[in-house]
Amino acid sequence: MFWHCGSMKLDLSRPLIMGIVNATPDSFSDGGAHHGKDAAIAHAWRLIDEGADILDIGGESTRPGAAPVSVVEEIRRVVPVIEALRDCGKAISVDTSKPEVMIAAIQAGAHIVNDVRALTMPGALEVVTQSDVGVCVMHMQGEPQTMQDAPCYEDVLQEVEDYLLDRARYCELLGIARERICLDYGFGFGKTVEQNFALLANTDRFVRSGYPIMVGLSRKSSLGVVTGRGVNDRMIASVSGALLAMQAGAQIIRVHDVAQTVDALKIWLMTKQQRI
Ligand code: 9MG
Repeated sequence: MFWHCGSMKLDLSRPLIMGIVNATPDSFSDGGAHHGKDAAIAHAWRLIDEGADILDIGGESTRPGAAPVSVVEEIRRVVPVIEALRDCGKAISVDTSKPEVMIAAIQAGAHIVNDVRALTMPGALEVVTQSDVGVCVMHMQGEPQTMQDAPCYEDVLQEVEDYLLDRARYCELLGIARERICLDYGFGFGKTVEQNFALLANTDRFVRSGYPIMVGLSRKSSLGVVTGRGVNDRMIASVSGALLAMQAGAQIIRVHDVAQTVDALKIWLMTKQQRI
């Protein structure tokens, strides 16, 4: 299976590791340590050295309560980083929901749009349709500011699955080829701890949709609730969750701790008689 992302065709015969590059001053899990163009670029190169297959560059935090960022500021944060990395040999993803940012990022060299709002902002679907980039369509209930206030589902698995499949079909109807679409159940986005782990436990159900599945649980608060650990002390919990997602068939794992997740991937691959 391949994920078609502009000039890149990503081979999904093994899970790919997407490294998180925050170009934000308020990122929830690194305290904005990578804010600033040069710091973000240096961090991205470190993630490449550690084995990242994809870099996900974001200029606006999606953590609950994070301050909104204007279009101009978001472009100012992400575009120079993408331009500096466009020839790094790895796929470049832009983490945004804003169509204007998508356009600027694609022009700067991004191969993937990673949208936690599943291309629902006016104009976003059209931007992706008119390009050839890959897209990650994620499920979220509510908006980042308030999504954890009162998540409400009758059947979280069914509702998230229905939403993602409807959205994927709509994207296809408007002209985004199926091979360009990846789905993500949105661990931590408008779900309780129990609902997040029900989704993780049923990752294989989403994999059976036939679309590539991305899972992102790195350092998220549900891991903190279960382990009692602070945000900077959740690496083992994150790698454990990543391994469970891989074992269930997820093809893209979005992480902060690339080196440690690659170690887990290497061990997992040995059980499939594969090496990287
Ligand atoms: C931007 N972002 C934060 N968490 C995420 C997740 O779980 N999945 C995707 N696709 N993007 C995310």
